[in-house]
Amino acid sequence: MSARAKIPWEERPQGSADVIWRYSKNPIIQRYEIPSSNSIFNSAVVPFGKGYAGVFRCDNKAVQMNIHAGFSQDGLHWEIDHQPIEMQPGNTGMIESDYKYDPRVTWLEDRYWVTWCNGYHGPTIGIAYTFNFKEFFQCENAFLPFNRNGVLFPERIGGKYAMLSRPSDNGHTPFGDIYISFSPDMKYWGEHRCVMKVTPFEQSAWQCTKIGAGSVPIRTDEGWLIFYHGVINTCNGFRYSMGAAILDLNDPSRVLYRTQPYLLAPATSYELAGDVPNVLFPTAALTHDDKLAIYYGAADTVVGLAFGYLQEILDYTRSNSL
Ligand code: BMA
Repeated sequence: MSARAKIPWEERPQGSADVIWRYSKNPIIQRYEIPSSNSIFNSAVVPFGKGYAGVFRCDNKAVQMNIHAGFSQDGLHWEIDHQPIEMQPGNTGMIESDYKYDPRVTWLEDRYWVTWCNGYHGPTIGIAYTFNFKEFFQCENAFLPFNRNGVLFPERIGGKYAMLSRPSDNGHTPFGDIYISFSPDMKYWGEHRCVMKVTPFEQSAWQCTKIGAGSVPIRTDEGWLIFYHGVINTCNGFRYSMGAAILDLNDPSRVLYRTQPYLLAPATSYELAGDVPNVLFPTAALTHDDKLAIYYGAADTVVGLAFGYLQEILDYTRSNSL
């Protein structure tokens, strides 16, 4: 990978004691950023060249869900391709794909891997790789339908590729726990283990209905730091918030700590109002030294950015753990 770019950053607002705080110029990507789009949200960014590249969920004005590549110098201002990504065959023949949404991007060894929710007789996890964000090579789907929120670890664990996911149903799934699966070759996946389940309502209700992995796990001395979304079903529908967990470095099916309070929940106008109100959906994180920039989808409509210090987040997760 090329020299690290400086990540987007803004200091914690005066008087705030929050562990995570929002960028004051949110949202950084508006819904009509490209001519075809109805909404752009739940998207993934990584360092690339002297700046950044990303894969963006763009729903068009027919509300067809697809993923588009994009580039940025500073991680804040994005040039998003007007056309969706065209896949070429990777480690298999072309697989049909009725829709694509909620991409994640992981740098692993020598290339960028994209995982997303792939429409194949219902949602499952699609996988592709790219070296340059211009050509993309689609591989076997990781799992049978139905599954969502496939997130790859950025390195092999015990010699194998590792992926978090959330088995689901064909609709707006009223349940969901986080599992881990392993693969020797990015084609055949197995050794499925449960990592984290929803919480009892009376303990931590914001994550009592379903949970799903968010950004790519970050290796720290204390374990893998993950950000995830947690959902409560209210009388007015689902509400999505963000929490953090620390997983064992050698056996990431072991949860060491997990936040009882959320780290960030829908509270601003662009999180409370949109095509799906009350959704804060983390999908990517950039790190530089102790600083962290977290990208999240807001109200299934726009992209927001939030910041925090890595050590503070680890300390908070440990001392506010379930
Ligand atoms: C999930 C996915 C996400 C979306 C969320 C809230 O099932 O469809 O893309 O952000 O619902 O609508």
